[in-house]
Amino acid sequence: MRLADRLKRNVPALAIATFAGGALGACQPYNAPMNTLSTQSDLAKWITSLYMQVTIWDTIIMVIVLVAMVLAIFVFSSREGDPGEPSEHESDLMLELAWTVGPALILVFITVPTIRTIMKTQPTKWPADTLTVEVRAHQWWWEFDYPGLKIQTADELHLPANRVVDIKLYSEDIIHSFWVPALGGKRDVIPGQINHITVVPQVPGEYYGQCAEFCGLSHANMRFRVVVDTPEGFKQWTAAQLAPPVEPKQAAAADGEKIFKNAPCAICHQIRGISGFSPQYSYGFRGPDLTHFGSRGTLAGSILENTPENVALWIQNPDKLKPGAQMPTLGLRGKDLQDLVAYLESLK
Ligand code: HEC
Ligand SMILES: [Cu+2]
Repeated sequence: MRLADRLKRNVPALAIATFAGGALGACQPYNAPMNTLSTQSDLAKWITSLYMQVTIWDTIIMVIVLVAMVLAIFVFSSREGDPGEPSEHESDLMLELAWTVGPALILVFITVPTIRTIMKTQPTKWPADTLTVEVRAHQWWWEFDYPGLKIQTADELHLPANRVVDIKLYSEDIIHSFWVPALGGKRDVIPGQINHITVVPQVPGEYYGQCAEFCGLSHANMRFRVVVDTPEGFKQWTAAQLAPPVEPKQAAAADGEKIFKNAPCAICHQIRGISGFSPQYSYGFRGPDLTHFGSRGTLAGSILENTPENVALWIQNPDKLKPGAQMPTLGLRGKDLQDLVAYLESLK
């Protein structure tokens, strides 16, 4: 059969393959806040650059293999009824050398940049003005401590742009994994071991993070945000976080403060000067620091927007919003609940 006829017979299969490929290619979602290819830090750029290099080599290999395959199927194959005997060709030294040396070289081209990137992304020394942040993973929320600044917060990790940040990863219970696609890297958070991610965030903005190692019932609800501030903005945020908690001005919030002090809330939640404990001595058994809770945009592992309605729903029944949540249902309702919410939201 002639080549043209053979191709013609396979037109439907080729058309389906082309359509499927095109449809997959068009699937790039326009709203993808956790796109690993949108790189906003030095670390993310290095990793993506390595990924692109490997992809280019892979594409070259794929094209060669596909072309050889199509030629073998459609051109250099014989069909029933074709005249002639099968080829008696046995071996070809040049060809065999080529397909041994070629792949070996490609492996070298992939290995060398990979090892270089690994070395670059795992420093063991940090410049003097590095900002150290201690990230503590809890089932199922993230705590952020700034030991040098004496700030403790949760859900939202503020970082200054264009400064080296050493993120030290601690687990308070089981294995988790810290992952902010736009800032690059993904690193396990392991009990009894401190892992590091070193990163220079480059573009101010808000980025989404997620626990990336299955850690139980609400693993998917263990999210967080990273807010990269301008250096000025970071200074302002630091000053606001260091301020003592706001004195309640309205009657409702003042009543809420009393309820907070007398309810079991104070056992698990620190509000500086109101309730508290030293984090070193109470691992595990505690909830997020609420000293400036009202300044956060999200709560409960960033699964909820911080609105009075959501905070009330959360306090009424944490487990309903977040299966397995380690905060008990305390049966507050009516005016007590409203006052407590007013107090928490006033803690800007
Ligand atoms: C047994 C300890 C415990 C008690 C008691 C407790 N909480 Fe919690 N709370 C937690 C834990 C743990 C979380 C984090 C849950 C999560 O996100 O998975 C939390 C989360 C929260 C949050 C969300 C904070 C954030 O930034 O994400 C608020 C608000 C809150 N609690 C308020 C209260 C109030 C008000 C009370 C008292 C009525 C209270 N809690 C009692 C343990 C407790
Ligand atoms: Cu997890």
